[in-house]
Amino acid sequence: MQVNSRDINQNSLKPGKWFNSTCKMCLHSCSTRVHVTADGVINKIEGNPTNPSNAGKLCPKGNAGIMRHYDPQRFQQPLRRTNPEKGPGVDPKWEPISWEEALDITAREIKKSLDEDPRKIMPSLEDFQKMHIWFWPLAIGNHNFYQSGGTMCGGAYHPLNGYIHSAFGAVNDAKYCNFWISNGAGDGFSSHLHAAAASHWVAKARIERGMKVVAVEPRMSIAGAKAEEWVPIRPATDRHFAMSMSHVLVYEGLCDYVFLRKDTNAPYLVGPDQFFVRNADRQIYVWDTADNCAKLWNDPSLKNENLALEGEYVVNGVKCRPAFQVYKDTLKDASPEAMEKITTVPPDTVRRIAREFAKEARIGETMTLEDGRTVPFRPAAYNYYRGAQGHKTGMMTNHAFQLTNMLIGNIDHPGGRCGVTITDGCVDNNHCQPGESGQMLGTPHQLGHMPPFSWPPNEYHLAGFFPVGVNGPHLNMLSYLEPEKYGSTFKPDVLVNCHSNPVWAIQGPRDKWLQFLKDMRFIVCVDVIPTEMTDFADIILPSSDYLETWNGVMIEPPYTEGICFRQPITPPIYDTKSEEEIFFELSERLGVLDQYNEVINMILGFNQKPHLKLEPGKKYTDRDIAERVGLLWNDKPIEWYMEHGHSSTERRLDKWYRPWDGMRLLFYIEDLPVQREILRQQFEEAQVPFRNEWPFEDYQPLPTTVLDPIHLEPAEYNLYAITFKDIQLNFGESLSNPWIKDITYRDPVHTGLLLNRATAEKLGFADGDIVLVESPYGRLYGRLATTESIHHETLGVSNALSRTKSENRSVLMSGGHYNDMLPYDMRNTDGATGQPETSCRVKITKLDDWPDFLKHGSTVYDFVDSIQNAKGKGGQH
Ligand SMILES: Nc1nc2c(c(=O)[nH]1)N[C@H]1C(S)=C(S)[C@@H](COP(=O)(O)OP(=O)(O)OC[C@H]3O[C@@H](n4cnc5c(=O)[nH]c(N)nc54)[C@H](O)[C@@H]3O)O[C@H]1N2
Ligand SMILES: Nc1nc2c(c(=O)[nH]1)N[C@H]1C(S)=C(S)[C@@H](COP(=O)(O)OP(=O)(O)OC[C@H]3O[C@@H](n4cnc5c(=O)[nH]c(N)nc54)[C@H](O)[C@@H]3O)O[C@H]1N2
Ligand code: SF4
Ligand SMILES: [Mo]
Repeated sequence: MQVNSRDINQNSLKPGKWFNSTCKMCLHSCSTRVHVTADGVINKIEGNPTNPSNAGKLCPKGNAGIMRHYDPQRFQQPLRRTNPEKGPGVDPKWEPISWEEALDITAREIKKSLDEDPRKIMPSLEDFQKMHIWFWPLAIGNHNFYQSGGTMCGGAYHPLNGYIHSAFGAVNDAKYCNFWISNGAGDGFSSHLHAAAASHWVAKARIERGMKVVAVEPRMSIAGAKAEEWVPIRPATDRHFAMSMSHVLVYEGLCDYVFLRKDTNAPYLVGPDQFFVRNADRQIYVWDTADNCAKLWNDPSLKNENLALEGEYVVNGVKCRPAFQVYKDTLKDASPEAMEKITTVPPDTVRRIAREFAKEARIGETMTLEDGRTVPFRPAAYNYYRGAQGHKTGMMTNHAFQLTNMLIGNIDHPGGRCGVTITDGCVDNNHCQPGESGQMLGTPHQLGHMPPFSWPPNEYHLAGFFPVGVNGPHLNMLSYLEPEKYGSTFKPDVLVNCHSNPVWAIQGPRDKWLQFLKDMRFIVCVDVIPTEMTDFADIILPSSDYLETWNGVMIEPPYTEGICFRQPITPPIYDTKSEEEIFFELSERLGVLDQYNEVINMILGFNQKPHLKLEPGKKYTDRDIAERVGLLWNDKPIEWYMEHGHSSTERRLDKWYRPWDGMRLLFYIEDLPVQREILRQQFEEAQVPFRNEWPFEDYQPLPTTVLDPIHLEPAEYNLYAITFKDIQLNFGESLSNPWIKDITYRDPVHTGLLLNRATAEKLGFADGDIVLVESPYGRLYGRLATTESIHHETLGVSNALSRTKSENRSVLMSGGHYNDMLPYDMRNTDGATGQPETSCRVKITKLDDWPDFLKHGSTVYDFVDSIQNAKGKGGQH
């Protein structure tokens, strides 16, 4: 795209220079232009219009990066704790020390435990823009995991997308979509993939093509508020909604049967044991309706239109049905009328939306792409994320959403549901590979393979019990509280934490997690500002911020591909180092530098171009790594990247549309029962004591309508509590930023516990009531804000209302933490993926006043009152 320089809004009063760089105020990577004055002050950050992803746009966080950079609370040099007492808000009494000393102490303490048993190290390394730091533990032979990223949100989503698209994520194709169902996701409006970029793409689709949006959510989110229709739904019932939609598509004959026959394994025959029916060479059978007999999937006499999708057959003495028929039979009990009792969504609404979805999908139409291919055109798609998928039976839930898409034939088609890779490494890499019997290879391990099963376990968080899952940090609590039951033969005592705030982010009761931290012999934190987590550190290794460092990254920019490049705008303003320098220094001191270099070569893909490989015995800088990432992508030197700031282009058509052409997509995921049976056998052979209570039933090749346990909590918990992100918030961390704080606490959505007005009246509550909120697992306090914009059984708790006490002077405490109310047990964890439940059932009680610990005058609520009072007195607002 050619951009004229006068299109660029160089909105800076003082003369200076613009640099092209990349944002990092959330995990994504919008392209920026940063203005620095002649005296070296950064005074403006804007979007870079040459990147087709964010096209010159930034979200509020991106604009507020200046305030992070100049935050006077930033860690300014390495620090050592002198106060042995640790606790929330307890002053660590930091003492400044030199880098040499800080790194030596840290390496010495890590080594002490490493020499005894590498499993005694607990890593918590969260930066999604730096997988080379995230995977550092592999260099010390450690598979523990404590960071909270990726599990609450995508625990089941990533593995399932690995099966469906062979990709990390997926999104509706805003380029052509005309009918967008938004189910518990902020894509295109407030959160998820490159919020600033996707909202620009979606706004364009709505303005230029009139794309219609239907938001299915318990809360009227930004998507809900902008949508043509908001459908309030009871939390944790989205799978049932999706299956009721699928019921209509299947029983009213609204599916793309050509696609299902040709491009998926829906015709493959399934036996009563849930496995495909095969011949001796493991080739799978289908049923030929023309010759009325079974044939192997690749029999040359088979014609697509003759593949049976329905019916019941006998092949080699085995009673079997096409996978499509198996799902159809399951869906029999999932009519909109039956599902209404679970979702509360009226059946007429479901039928109307499902029919419109199918109509807008234009089944049968095709489109000729610029690369000459003619492909199905399916401009309707079902988008979902954390809110809809973050529930106990996550794998089945994600599968149900994607089957709704698959039934109308929109997978990786223009306007439909397209796979999004976390990175391609090199521009020519295709992410899809062939699997068995003509199918695409399912790749659930998008963030690396899980460690192998062992009993007793080798990982504190039991990762070896999730062969196709992700790391569930909350399961550390099981080993911690019941080491005998969970077979713990070691106890981690050193925590290595970088860019991660599990004290804020993790689910389960904070008092137990704080004890878990207090039990650590040594904690090192690499961070830029004080947080709830850094209050527990013994050593702080302060990292430079994103305006002072180098990086090259492609992280799920949904519609584009290429490297977003970061370069220092100013030298570090304090005595800080890049994360790279810190981890290379530690690796060298621990004697694992060569191992670390190998890990990076593998993780960042440098092995693909041997001249880029890190060599044994050498330490590298953040600049060296960023340079290689750029070279790996398109052979452009670092100077080119410094000038351009990115190599983003619209996603190459062969990788965006039908990257799996010629292979069959997995409508039916046979690998799930396969993995279940292998795991079950491993549990049996090892006589794992809890083998009879392990949730093996969560591994299903097709989703069922089983109810998640949240719905079975005692009836006294008469409401559902949910939480949510927003465009200006990146988890908890943004609230330490004054610009963000200022806009967030002026928005009533973020300053009250949201309760439906009619429900409040019915239960005898009023707007502004101080309440105690209790789940079966934990509690919080807050002030009610009544609204019509929330489902009548739901209590909404913004992420802005969950900061706890900390040494960070700008962070305001609220009345407790939403995550305290969440369960952390296996009953509420998906057996197939480790996805935890992220909503809970609660009851509320009115209080006459705040409890004493909240009366100290510096909570969110006090702040909001002070704004209100100032307003009342004619003050600024
Ligand atoms: N209640 C609730 N809990 C949640 C969620 C929710 O929505 N609600 N979301 C969940 C999800 S989806 C996720 S992914 C996790 C995320 O969990 P975390 O990643 O732990 O999230 P943050 O609290 O944002 O912590 C990020 C840390 O990185 C630090 N940091 C920022 N920039 C830099 C830098 O340049 N260098 C270094 N070294 N550090 C930096 C910040 O100061 C902060 O301490 O939380 C989960 N927990
Ligand atoms: N602006 C911004 N962008 C981000 C992030 C951020 O913190 N801020 N974080 C990044 C990360 S790590 C992640 S995981 C993604 C998360 O991206 P999203 O999934 O978009 O974020 P959430 O706000 O957690 O959940 C989306 C919506 O689900 C709704 N919800 C809650 N429970 C339910 C339910 O049971 N059913 C349904 N249907 N809806 C429900 C909430 O009201 C919320 O509006 O965003 C990424 N991008
Ligand atoms: S969406 Fe993320 S990367 Fe983009 S401008 Fe906002 S904070 Fe920065
Ligand atoms: Mo996340």
